Amino acid sequence: MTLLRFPATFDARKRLERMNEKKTYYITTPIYYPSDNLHIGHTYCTVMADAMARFKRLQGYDVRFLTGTDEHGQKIQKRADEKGVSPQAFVDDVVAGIEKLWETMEISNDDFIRTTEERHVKRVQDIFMKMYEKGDIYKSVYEGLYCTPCESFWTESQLVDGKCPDCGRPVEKADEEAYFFKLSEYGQKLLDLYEEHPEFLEPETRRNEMKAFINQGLEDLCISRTSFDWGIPLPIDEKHVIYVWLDALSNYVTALGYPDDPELYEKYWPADVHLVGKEIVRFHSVIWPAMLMSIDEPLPKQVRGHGWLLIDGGKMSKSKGNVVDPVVLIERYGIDALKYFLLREYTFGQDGIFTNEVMLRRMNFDLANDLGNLVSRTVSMIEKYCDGIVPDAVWDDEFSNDLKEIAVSAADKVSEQMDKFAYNMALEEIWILIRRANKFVDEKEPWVLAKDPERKEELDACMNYLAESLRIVSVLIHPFMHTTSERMRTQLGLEGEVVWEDAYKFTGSEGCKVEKGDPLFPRLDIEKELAALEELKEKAE
Ligand code: ME8
Repeated sequence: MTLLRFPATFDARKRLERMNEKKTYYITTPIYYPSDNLHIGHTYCTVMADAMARFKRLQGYDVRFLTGTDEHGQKIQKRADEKGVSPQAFVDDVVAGIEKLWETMEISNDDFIRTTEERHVKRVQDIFMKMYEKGDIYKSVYEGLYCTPCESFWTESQLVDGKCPDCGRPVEKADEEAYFFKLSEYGQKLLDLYEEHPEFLEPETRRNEMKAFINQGLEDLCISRTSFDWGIPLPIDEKHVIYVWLDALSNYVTALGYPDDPELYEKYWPADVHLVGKEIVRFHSVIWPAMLMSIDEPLPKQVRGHGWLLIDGGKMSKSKGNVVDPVVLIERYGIDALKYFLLREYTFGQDGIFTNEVMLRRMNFDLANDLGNLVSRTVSMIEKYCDGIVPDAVWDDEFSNDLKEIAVSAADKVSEQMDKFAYNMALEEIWILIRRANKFVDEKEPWVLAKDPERKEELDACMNYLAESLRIVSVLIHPFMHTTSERMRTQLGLEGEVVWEDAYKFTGSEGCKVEKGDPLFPRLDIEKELAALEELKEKAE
């Protein structure tokens, strides 16, 4: 791998300063096509990236979290033509909705890049020129097949039943003068990359798929089009626009200012992880590293491919009329309930089926029953038995020791799972603690202890242990459900910022004044909700 060449202004003192700074973490989502409003499948990926960004921030990293929109290409141009508006007007409208969605969901991205922005356009042209000057680009004629929905080139032999192997839709013949990137020269280097850095592409099954793809023989990649003009003009030949994937992949570095304004780039590149859906792993683990090799820049540390949310056994798509609108769910159940469901229900890397019923059950059982109940009964008991002040007391028995042990060891277990992007298991570790605390109430029967003044010390300790467990839960759930965490902390009378290290100690809530609030999650009438969601769906169609 090539080392970064820092500009001349970079001196030893600056390097030293940087070494003393916080460790950085750069995470990205794919940039979404603004061809339609986003659905729950897109939300899933952004929610995962957001939770990881918040988790790393809480752990003390200097995080950069990027998302955005991929606005050029034939697909967008077609959609704009159908609507009778200019492509720019078309994307402006859809992108406004996407930005609003992330704002509504309180997604914590540090930047939002649109590929139609000047800062991006100019830098993509610079990247193209670097590849050109390297001798990696030549002019020829493209004769092949093109899938517009995927913006992908295919050869006859790659088709499945004559259709696009990725999405199963018909492909069109493309026959035009074009520029090509010498991708074929990078096959061995990519295989070496997977060999030397297996962590670059996880899990192993995805790596093996990519190896097999490369071993079939990589063809040079067509990187310009002339049959439409909604794209970035080639700096050397303005009749051509740059292939939309070359344009889109560059966003991960152009958003950091590469190549002309390298401050952020030097600080955050290479990315720690590109989070992407499984069907675009190929672009990120073949084309993108080859482009970076061509311009002699470092490669991202990791590409992580997640599975799809399926509905009625198939992928959601507007044309099939089977999309789930996240806005409807947020309005009815709140951001945190939706985020919890997405992160808890599905296993990273695997496809999962979305149904309203599974979602509502999770919300009821895990959120209203397990967590909501624990908070409300703990606060009520502290009010009733201890005048609302968390007592300072310890107790030594099997139940108390067990609860304490599970509580203080949860943070490491959550970290371990997050390192593997196992969001569902990270949440499960937190719920093991929540369920243990609920069981503790049943075991200790505080209402019995309260009847015996001689057992006041034990009762006090019981209240302290519950408050402490909840304090730890409020830290652990913060990256996944920050609003719920903050509401819990208000009810527990906890002040100050959430600090990750506080999840390792079993002290800190004594003396706090609890304050009963609204239930964190109201109990849902599942039958009624199912009917209401069905009705809303029919109305939307
Ligand atoms: O591919 N379940 O954009 P895109 C889970 N612009 N994930 C889903 C999904 C579902 N049902 N439907 C879509 C593009 N996604 C390019 C990316 S990046 C340089 C350019 C995910 O809007 C999908 O897997 O078609 C992909 O990762 C992402 O949404 C963007 O899809």
